[in-house]
Amino acid sequence: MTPTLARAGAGLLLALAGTSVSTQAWAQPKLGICAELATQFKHPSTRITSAQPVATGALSNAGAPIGAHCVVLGQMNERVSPVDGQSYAIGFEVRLPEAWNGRLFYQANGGTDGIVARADGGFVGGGPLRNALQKGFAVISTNGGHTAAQNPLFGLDPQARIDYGYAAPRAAAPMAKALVQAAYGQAPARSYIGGTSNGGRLAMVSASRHADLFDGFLAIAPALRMPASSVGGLLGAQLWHAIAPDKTKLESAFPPPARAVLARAILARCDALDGAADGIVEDQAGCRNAFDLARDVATCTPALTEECLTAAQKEVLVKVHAGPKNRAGQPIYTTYPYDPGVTSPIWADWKFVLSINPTRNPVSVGFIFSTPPQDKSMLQDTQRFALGFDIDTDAPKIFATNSTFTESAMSFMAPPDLPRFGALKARGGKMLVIHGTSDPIFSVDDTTAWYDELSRNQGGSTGDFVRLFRVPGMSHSRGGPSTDHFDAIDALVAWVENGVAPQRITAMARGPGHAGGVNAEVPANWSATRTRPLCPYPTLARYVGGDIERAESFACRP
Ligand SMILES: [Ca+2]
Repeated sequence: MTPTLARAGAGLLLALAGTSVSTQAWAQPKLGICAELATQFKHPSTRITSAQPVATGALSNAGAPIGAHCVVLGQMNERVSPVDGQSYAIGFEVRLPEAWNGRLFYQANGGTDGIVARADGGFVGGGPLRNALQKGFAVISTNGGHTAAQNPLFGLDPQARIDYGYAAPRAAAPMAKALVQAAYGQAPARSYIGGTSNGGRLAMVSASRHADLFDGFLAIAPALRMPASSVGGLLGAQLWHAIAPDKTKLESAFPPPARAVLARAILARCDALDGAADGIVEDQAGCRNAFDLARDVATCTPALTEECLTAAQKEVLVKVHAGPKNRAGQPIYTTYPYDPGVTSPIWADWKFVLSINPTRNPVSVGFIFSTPPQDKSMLQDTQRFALGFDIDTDAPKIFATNSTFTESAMSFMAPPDLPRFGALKARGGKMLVIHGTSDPIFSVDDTTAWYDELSRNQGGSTGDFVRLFRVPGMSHSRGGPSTDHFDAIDALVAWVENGVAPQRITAMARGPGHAGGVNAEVPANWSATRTRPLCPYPTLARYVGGDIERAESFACRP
């Protein structure tokens, strides 16, 4: 417990919370009970399975000990599905720190969920060195309403789909607030939800559907329209498969040396547009005009085999960057920008592995996002499903409903009020969205187009409640030749509680020696600790003079 910090936090919270919070209570937020919670805490449709103290240092994060806390495990909404006969529940854990800061953090998890990830509010890879639990938040994590063993066939149960899509926080957040009340004798003064990828999606969905449950929303690399982007992954896999010399390895269609050729060509045209030839392309709009694949990348011939791409590679690149379209030419998803982060192994993983392997895009599309879902027998050959997926007859199933599945995947996965976020605005909530420009699956073009539409609808007040920060070169969630290490939690808290909207967020490269894990993709000619400002869209980090390795040498400008 750090009394000084606790008192400072208490004053801050008091100022915002008004008269509904007692001075005495805020001055001493102490964890009153732990093991007793297993028997004493009662909440509707909730069964606590254990409550145990955890000593300081028993867990750590980025080499630093996590302080003493209480971990509470349980299950909510236990039920047997009338559709598939399986037993489902929202499994959860809540970690309650002794040195509590008066806040709750709902940790929205990634992928297809199914695991109660450690409730520490950490953002792997590019996240802050101190996770939310170390910062003093009480943290809840859930499995989204199904177990790992039920992945991906939970998609055969309509309620499990909806719990995963949006409903879990509606059940679990009020329970967590009540548990906090029971443990500390007072409810959280402020509540936050944040996550990366699917967790970023859930944060955005919550800002649309559950604006009443949270004060601040943090969405990193949001899987904004996941059913559509997953369909795009399958169609991309088909394109790469068609030209892959090794049909068992899609990456053979566009191996690392070829990707490096493309990255060099993009940098040659676009790097200096922001004022600094520094290996970072800030000016995406400028690059869209400046870079022309047909013109700027030579086509290989028998006489030209270096610094070129084959005609077949260039043809597929055009289609992949244009995004998936049906045979009538209508887009199913959106475009992807040309970005030097195409060199990233994460880029390759999403384009060449996860779009075709048995655990990701094929099964997500087939079982979770399609109505009706595929027969279980599809699990026997997911590659056949991916390569045989038909854009005109199969893709419409992500928009479909029937008498069993009364909500379509696009309905239960995407924020319903995407163009306006009216409830968030009315409630006075704040949302930070952060997205890498080289994300190979959830395109930054999608979040950028969404923010443009939001700005058209909300006008000059848009930046008062939603801000989008782009991370040049960052791949999905992290990595790529980028400055991908930043603390968005502190920025969001300052915005929600002090009214200080983030003007810029300082990000750092994770070069050799970085305590949060080294990003091997940081170029050797960068400072290992290069910093850059992440800028609120539509501004860019433009070089204004000084040390090119330091954020202070850049200003956020249009
Ligand atoms: Ca640059």
